[in-house]
Amino acid sequence: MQKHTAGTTDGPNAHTITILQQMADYYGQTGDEWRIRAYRKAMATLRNHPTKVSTKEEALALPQIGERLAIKIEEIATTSRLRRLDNAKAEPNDQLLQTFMQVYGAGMAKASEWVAQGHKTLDELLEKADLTVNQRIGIEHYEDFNSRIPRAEVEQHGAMVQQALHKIDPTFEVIVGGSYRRGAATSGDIDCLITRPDTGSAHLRVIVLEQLVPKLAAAGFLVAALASTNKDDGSKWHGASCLPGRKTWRRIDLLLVPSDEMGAALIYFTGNDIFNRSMRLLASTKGMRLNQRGLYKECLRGYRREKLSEGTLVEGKNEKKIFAALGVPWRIPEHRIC
Ligand code: DCP
Ligand code: MG
Ligand code: MN
Repeated sequence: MQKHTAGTTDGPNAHTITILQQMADYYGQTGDEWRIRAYRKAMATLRNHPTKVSTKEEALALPQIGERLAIKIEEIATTSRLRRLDNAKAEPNDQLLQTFMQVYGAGMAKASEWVAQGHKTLDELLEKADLTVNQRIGIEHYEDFNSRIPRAEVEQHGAMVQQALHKIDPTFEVIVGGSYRRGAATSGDIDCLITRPDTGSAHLRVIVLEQLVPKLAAAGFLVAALASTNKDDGSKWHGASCLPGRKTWRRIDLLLVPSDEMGAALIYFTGNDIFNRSMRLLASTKGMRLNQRGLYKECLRGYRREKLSEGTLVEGKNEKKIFAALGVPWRIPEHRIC
């Protein structure tokens, strides 16, 4: 049952979608969020369209496809390629920039800086660039962090976390969210939501950050700590994990979720990001606000849509009740792909 999974495209517009995806990936590396959104919408339309779209006019007649994308769709349909993509691939500095931007934790700014400093390879960065500890880890494990994790392995990492946590306190729960919960065959990282009945963030923090993480690090499972935040609006720990007897390091996120917020957190951390955006937008059209902690009503906004009050909590605990309160039919995680 692996439908709706990114990367598995068939149908009459499969080739066009593949090329558009490559172009979107390219824009992804340049940080052009607005363009990526346009590409993803157009790809969704093409994925659902029963016949091959060959001309600009045909493309324009479909929802969510604008003039510029319609021209590109016609070019791909007639030439099987996209010149803009070929150009992007041929530009050496662009390629290098793309390579550097895929270093975990390095954004557009850092990658551009490395290109401007004249570094030509990842090895050169390791030898000559002034790197933070985490950037070094990101480069040393570049292949690991940029390879997809098979579903069965995601499960094993989740089980390691759960077993260790249950030894500390069997009432803790671990749910693997993200692309895994959406049913994807492979994931980019392992998103572990950690919660416990009737428990707030302070206790979760103590157990997870002061007991679980040190214990799993000592056991050799957690191999690097990359980032962590301990804020009122959510505590998380980002790092890397490695299964016993294996060499590949995987990116793992531990997301600490108070029991009262589990429903909203499940929605947020299941995604995908576009689905989340559409849910938030829907909430705001109904005068409500949805975030990873809950669904709120009566949040007053000023002229520039700035928040004037937090509003009253409508629902936070139960995922299905949040859908219901928003007036949206329940959608299983496997169908939350936009
Ligand atoms: N998320 C979001 N907006 C972001 C980042 C994340 O709404 N800017 C939410 C939706 C994601 C979830 O958090 O589904 C987990 O984030 P990941 O980056 O781990 O993304 P996925 O798990 O969806 O995909 P991948 O397989 O690449 O990890
Ligand atoms: Mg993920
Ligand atoms: Mn993640």
